[in-house]
Amino acid sequence: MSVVGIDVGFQNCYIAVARSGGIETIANEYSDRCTPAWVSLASKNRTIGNAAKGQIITNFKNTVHGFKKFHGRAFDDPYVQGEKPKLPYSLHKLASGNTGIKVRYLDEDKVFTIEQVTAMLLTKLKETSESALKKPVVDCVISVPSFFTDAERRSVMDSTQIAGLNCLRLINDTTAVALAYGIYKQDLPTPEEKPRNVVFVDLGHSSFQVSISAFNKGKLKVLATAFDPYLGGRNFDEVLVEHFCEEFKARYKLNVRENPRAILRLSQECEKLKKLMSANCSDLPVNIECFMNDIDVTGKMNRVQFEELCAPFLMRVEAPLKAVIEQSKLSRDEIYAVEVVGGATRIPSIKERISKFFGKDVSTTLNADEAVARGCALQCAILSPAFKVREFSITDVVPFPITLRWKSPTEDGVGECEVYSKNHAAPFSKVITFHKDEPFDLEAFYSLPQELPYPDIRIGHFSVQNVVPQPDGDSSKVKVKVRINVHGIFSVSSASLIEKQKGEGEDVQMDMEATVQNEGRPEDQVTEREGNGVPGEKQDPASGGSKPKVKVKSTDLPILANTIRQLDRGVLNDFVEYEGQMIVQDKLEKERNDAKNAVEEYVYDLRDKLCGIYEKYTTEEDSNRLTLMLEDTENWLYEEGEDQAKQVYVDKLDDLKRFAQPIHDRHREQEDRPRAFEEMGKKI
Ligand code: ATP
Ligand code: K
Ligand code: MG
Repeated sequence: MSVVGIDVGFQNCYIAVARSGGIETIANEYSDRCTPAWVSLASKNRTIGNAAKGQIITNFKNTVHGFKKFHGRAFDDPYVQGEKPKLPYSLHKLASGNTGIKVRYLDEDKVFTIEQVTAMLLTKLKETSESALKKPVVDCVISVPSFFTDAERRSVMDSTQIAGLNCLRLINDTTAVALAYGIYKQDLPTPEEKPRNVVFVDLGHSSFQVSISAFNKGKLKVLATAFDPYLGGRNFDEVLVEHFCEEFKARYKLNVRENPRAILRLSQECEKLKKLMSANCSDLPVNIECFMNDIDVTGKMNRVQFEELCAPFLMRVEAPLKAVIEQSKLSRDEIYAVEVVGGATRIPSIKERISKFFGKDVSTTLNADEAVARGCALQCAILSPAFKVREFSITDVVPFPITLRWKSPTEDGVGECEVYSKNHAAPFSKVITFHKDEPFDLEAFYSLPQELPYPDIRIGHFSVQNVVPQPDGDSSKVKVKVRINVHGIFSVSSASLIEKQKGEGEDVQMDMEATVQNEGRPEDQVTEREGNGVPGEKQDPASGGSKPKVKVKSTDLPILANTIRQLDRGVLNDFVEYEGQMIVQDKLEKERNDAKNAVEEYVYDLRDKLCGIYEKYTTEEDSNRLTLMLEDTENWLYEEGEDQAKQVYVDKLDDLKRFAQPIHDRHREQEDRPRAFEEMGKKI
């Protein structure tokens, strides 16, 4: 079994694997360790990653990128609506209200859900890992932004399932980085000592995340997270694009905004320029040939101008830094180090601002591009029984407080209780005791709308079924277990009805409608994986501990869960099957193309040899005939042979080979003769 960690970035994806020698980041078929988060659909196949990015200019309407934050989002979501006009491909409102992507695929109009699109990317990453490891890859750990909500996380989990992956944990980006930082540190304080507090900053292409973790030997505890979900490297690219659009309009009378291809090319150039400006202060040029209407354009920019233009975005760096330190209740001198990762932290002005805020130099000891993936692989290694790695426990936090609401016989008609506060430890289970005489519904939602990255505060609706009164007519005690699981996803995970015992006093709880009880300790990942639940799950928590155990009879109650934006399970299964079909289609298309290329290569190769090494072994007549045949084949490849079934190419190649074989054999014979003598010579 292999142990794989995947960083699915908005722009760049990385895969790391745990091997006996340590963690390694693996390269794809382009020898590139970064696989762009791009998917391109076409009339015969899909291309994913580097090859898809190459399609952007020629097939821009069907080349999908920048889709990571459509997970779990309604089509009507303001972010989605804001992105729509900027995208070269079309978004589509699905019947469920979710965001879909509309493209031409296999010569048909096709709408894919966001789960399917990410699954395509994951399929590619899975294949890349499999060809590097030379064995199947199923188990993995995948990173998500720390601010991803339930709907977003569930949506990513569905993608992993469509791609045939078994995701052992969705881990927050900054937590993965913290793990990559801490696990090999030999000098962490002992559990009794004061922990070492480290700030982790990740500025990627689309978002800004900050966290503070407290380290002791063998463990890390995230104290707080903060973020700007809409600040990333792409904002700086957009500022530059905007600037040059204006400039080219004035200087060349070009309306760049109206030309999606030109915008795409300009974006690519602006990103390059932005990166160059990180290393240079002087004026840097932008040159694009045949940009629009056959006009070549040029422009320039330097770092000072860049920082002026980007000031509104640069200013947004501070707020999350402030938020995270306030929440952690630490003073700045209690911060041991500030580790920065993510491509956009290479912008000098960003680094300066971070370092100024914390009053210390930022550390770049981690690999800015690969740290997230490496952390994921380490987490996968810890979770996988197939791998031995030092124990390291991770406690993460709940990013947004969660409240439960239910109908209640009280005055205002509703009962409410915040089950998870902000920065509550996660994963974590709790038991809530209700007193009910009929089935009831629990509504889960995020209690602080202003903190959420989008306006929909709903998490889901959970119906606790089969609740009946006690034989004496009193309401029953119903214990409901809620949890934030290892992926950071909330659920009402189980419920049971506790039968009243003789002598069990009409305790104070009877007056209160609901009481929350912590399960005592955070669930660690091992408990989670083995599916044991937390000890004492089935018994009255009150009876645990040192008190003598009172036997209580409890009956499990079914729960009907209805979570927001969740794909229907039947539909999900169809997607699993469809992804499989697309994989087969891609494979067939690849084989067909390979067969075609083989014919082409053979033609070129044979032509070379006919005028070279084969010259001696063929008659002029044969040579002429063969040359003609090769010419015909070449023409055919460009005409009716352009688009044929695989077998047609295979047959064509066989025909050529049959004709050329005698020449080839004669050549071989001659070649082998001296060698054979040599061999004999050695033996003697
Ligand atoms: P996210 O974390 O938001 O999902 P991501 O993980 O794909 O996105 P990264 O790979 O961390 O993002 O960073 C990509 C961003 O970093 C891009 O905007 C890229 O232009 C930018 N970047 C990379 N190198 C440099 C550099 N030298 N100077 C400035 N920006 C850079
Ligand atoms: K990345
Ligand atoms: Mg990232």
